[in-house]
Amino acid sequence: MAYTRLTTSQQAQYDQDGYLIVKKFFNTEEIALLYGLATGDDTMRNHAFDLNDQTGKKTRLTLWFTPGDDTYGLLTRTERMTGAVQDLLGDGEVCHFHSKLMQKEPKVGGAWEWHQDYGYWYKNGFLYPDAMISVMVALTEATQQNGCLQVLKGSHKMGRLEHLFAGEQQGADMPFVEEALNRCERVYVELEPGDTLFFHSNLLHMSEANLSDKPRWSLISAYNLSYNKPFREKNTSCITPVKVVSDNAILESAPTSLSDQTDFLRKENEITLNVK
Ligand SMILES: O=C(O)CCC(=O)C(=O)O
Repeated sequence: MAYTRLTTSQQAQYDQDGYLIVKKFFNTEEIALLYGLATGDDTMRNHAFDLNDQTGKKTRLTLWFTPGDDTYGLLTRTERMTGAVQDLLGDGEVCHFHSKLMQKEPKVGGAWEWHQDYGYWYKNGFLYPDAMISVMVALTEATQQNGCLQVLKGSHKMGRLEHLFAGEQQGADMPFVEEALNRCERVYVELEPGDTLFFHSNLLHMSEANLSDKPRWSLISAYNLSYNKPFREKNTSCITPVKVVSDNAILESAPTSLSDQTDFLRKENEITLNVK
């Protein structure tokens, strides 16, 4: 199936709301392949770490920088993905900052406090928040019951808020969040597998713990434009233009897990570098 680029009305919606949902951006076969790989992937499991939320509940993730020729890398490098990112970020070369597999397990998957991704990335020395975006691909259903993402519509227009430690996460300054909650619509981003959420690096978002009996897994990839060179980030993936592959590459290549040589983030680095 050939995917077309985003329309001008989708781009305008992203600019206005700070996010855009594209239903069925990845198809059933592609997601079945990804989720099957992810759940059986020892390398992924060996490099996973837990972050505690404020109540001590754990949220598990595996994060890596450079996208390879494995199935996850191909997905993040497809024309479809990089084309959509280009359409939303505008002129500049699209680079992959990092991807993370979010593993929010039934009953134990912890919450994410209100934050902006740029609240973390500012501390890595990125200067231009408009050149940065996160893309969440749902690998399982995401519902209010299993702790789907919540966003504050239009909150990206407030600019960067101060972020302070909340558990082992960075949380936005709460008096500002409380005021934003009074002024912006709160949207529960419920997704089917394959649906994809694109969101601005200054969009306020959070998620509640997964108290249901269903997992909530997703792949979140962060992209950056090459001109936005950070002065505190050592990894160069974020300023290396993505080697784009065709949309068919995911299904036409042999299913491949991440290599053990992948540049994974280790938890101690996450805490000091604020990468997340
Ligand atoms: O997946 C989630 O529940 C939240 C993830 C998140 O907020 C983030 O990665 O910035």
